[in-house]
Amino acid sequence: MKKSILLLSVIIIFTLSSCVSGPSAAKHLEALKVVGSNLCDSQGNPVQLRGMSSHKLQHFGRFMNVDTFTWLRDEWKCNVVRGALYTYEQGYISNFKEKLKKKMIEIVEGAIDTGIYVIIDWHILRDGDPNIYKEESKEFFIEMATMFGEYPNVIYEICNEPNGKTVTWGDKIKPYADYIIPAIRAVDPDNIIIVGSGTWSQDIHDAAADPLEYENIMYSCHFYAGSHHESLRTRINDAITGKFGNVIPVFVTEWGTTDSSGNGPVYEKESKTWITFLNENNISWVNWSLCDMNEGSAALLPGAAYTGGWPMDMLSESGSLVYSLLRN
Ligand code: DCB
Repeated sequence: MKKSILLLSVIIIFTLSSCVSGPSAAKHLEALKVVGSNLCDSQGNPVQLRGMSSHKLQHFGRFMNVDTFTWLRDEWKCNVVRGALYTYEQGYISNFKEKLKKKMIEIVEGAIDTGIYVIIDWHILRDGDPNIYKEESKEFFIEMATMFGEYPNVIYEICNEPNGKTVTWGDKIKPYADYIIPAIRAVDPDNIIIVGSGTWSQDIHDAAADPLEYENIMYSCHFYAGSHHESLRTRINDAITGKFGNVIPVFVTEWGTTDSSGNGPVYEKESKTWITFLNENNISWVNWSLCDMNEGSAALLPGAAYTGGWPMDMLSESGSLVYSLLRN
């Protein structure tokens, strides 16, 4: 009798818990690895990640939480989010170090609870050379890797968009990567690490000619549909097929439907051409950006809720397009 009551209650608890939706419905995530030019699951099957990037966390961090992640996962079919931790512009270096670190921790924990991947983006931009704050970067990534390195969810992006005439792959970016990556690897031996390149992470040909010597490294390539066209797609194609001397894996950790200012009209046709190309080549992509700023690339209209659940009429023109591309 006692036994059957016990069995019954186990069954009831199990049934109840499997009915709960939301963050607790999170499924087990695969550990990712790089095989050739592909991002793969642990069995070696190609995996494509698609999702949304935050805008600068110091202004729009409130759109990044477990509620919006659950909505993005279930409604928008996202399996990755990216937190843009700006170094400048009242960012991590300039002012709000502890506040922004706390926000990033909340984002990573939210992604883990939701069962999606998360890119920890060290968002250099006005500070074009990643070496300027390499000590701060190293300390930050060691801290993140120590806290979260055991979770398969986590992806490190160590420099968003290096830029400036002297900030080349060989002179500045590769040395920076060779400084940061061993520090991460000492704590986290295997999660994916993504590295940018010169000219706002468009110079992947330089990286492909002289790649890094570690496992599970990917190279970001960024584009804005109003500014970057066929020639950059050709470059990506050449990079993943070894035309620059080595096959490298590419991850589009940031792209926008507008021009490279992040503002102006939405280029629908060119955006679709780009996404078809990426999908056909199993290249993961993350759209800029999940915020309600009054600019063309913002996915939400001003006043959108911080909790997700956005009706279609709260999506901007860009947001509606990206929503349909994600669900496709
Ligand atoms: C990248 C940056 C990203 C930037 C977008 C759009 O910059 F990674 O931070 O986002 O692309 O420009 C914009 C926001 C604006 C904000 C501005 C500064 O949308 O609201 O005011 O950041 O925080 C790029 C990308 C490509 C190129 C230039 C830039 N390019 N750039 O090819 O010339 O100069 O910021």
